Amino acid sequence: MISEKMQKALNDQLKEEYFSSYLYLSMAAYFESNNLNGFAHWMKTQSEEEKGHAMKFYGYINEQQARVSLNAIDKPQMDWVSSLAAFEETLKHEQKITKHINTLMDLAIAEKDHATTIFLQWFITEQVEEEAHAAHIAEQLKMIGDSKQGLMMLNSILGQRK
Ligand code: OFO
Repeated sequence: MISEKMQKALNDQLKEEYFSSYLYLSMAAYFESNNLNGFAHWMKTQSEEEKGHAMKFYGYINEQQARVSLNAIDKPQMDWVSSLAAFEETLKHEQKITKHINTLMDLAIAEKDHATTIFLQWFITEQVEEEAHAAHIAEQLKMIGDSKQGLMMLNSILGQRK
């Protein structure tokens, strides 16, 4: 059993996770249009991961005999000025998601909702990884600078993401 307030907050986060999936699919399309298929593959994999996150919220809300409510997903941006700009936005976006998850955790703690606290712990850990991955790739892109060869090398590495 969760509170009405918690039900709404969890449904809001379910939508945020779908927006993340949509945003990364949009970035994948941007990379495809620039013939950077490895970058596109990385983003498509990330987009699938975000759907998995959304479905964790879906499953948990149902398990708590609460009601899933699917809110409208905003249209994501379509273009970025560079590969670096896309990954800098990825990092910024993940930092925003981390804030959302922390706010959800604050609510669970305030409501003494132990089950939701435990459910959210996975997301707290996951966000550390999500931010680290985005920051790492953005840093690599900064090091590469204008080198086409460096970009193609990173493209091939990112194309191997499982
Ligand atoms: Fe769901 O972790 Fe990214 O947004």
